[in-house]
Amino acid sequence: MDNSTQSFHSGFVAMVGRPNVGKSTLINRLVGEKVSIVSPKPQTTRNRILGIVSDESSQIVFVDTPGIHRPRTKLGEYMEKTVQDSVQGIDILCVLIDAARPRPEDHDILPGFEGLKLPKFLLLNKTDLVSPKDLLPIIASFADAGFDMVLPISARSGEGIDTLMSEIRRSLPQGPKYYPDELWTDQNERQMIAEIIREKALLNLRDEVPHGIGVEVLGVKEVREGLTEIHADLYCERASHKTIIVGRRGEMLKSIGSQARADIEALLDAQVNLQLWVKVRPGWMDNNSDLKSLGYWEN
Ligand SMILES: Nc1nc2c(ncn2[C@@H]2O[C@H](COP(=O)(O)OP(=O)(O)OP(=O)(O)O)[C@@H](O)[C@H]2O)c(=O)[nH]1
Ligand SMILES: [Mg+2]
Repeated sequence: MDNSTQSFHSGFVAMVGRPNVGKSTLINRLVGEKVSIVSPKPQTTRNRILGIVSDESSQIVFVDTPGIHRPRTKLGEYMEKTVQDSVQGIDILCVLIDAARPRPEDHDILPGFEGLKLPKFLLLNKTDLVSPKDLLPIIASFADAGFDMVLPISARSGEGIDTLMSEIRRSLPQGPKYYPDELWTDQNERQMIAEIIREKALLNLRDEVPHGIGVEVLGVKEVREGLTEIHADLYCERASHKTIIVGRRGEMLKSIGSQARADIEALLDAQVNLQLWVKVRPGWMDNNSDLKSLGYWEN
């Protein structure tokens, strides 16, 4: 083994926490790429998603996870299991809380990962919304919780991000390069396209509709150089939801589609013809074969 291999540090760093605290926003900020979709709605992330940062001496693999909540459907159970599976074999655990909206349940997160013997960081996110003096009682309330470090950060403004990166680098064990340098996520093209479409649905739709949406990308075909045709189904739970998703004279679906197309074009660096179809699949969130076809099964 040569010296460079011996001094290489690497590891998996999982972000866990309640829904909507900013786990995905933070990973996007740390990686500097859009790894994971973000929305103001809770339960945006449904799968384990990796974001990778590599340099000459280290590789950090960030693990995005679904928000921890009480599951009510098989999809919810899958998300809960995903969180538990995602922390197996990790090297550093980061628990995020929303410092602008501290909740008693924030204290229930770490005990759920009791067995893990590794560095544990508490990240108080969204400090751009909080005055420093309001952070003090939150920090004090975690004094005996068993964290190795408590750090106020803002995934949005960037506050505390450099400190977080250097603390992570300091705590990384020696290890191999797990992924090639140029890779910044483990998702394939189809998964990223499906997630972009779901993000635009989450951003455009209100109330309970977005939570019942699933996206299946049926085809991605380069019809000629620089033009890609994409077909995707949007699943929803009820006929009434379909009416809302399509919107008056198709306006809602059109705006979801055109926003998604812009992001997909940037991703593929090609013009995109995006065909979206809305399908009603009652109970898909509790149906094993629907969940499988949407990729919500067996990580
Ligand atoms: N003001 C502010 N907003 C933030 C910050 N970080 C995230 N947000 C916002 O919080 C909302 C939720 O962010 P996400 O990154 O989707 O949160 P998450 O924890 O991944 O949520 P789930 O995937 O649902 O568990 C979005 O509207 C973000 O823009 C921050 O540092 N400051
Ligand atoms: Mg998320």
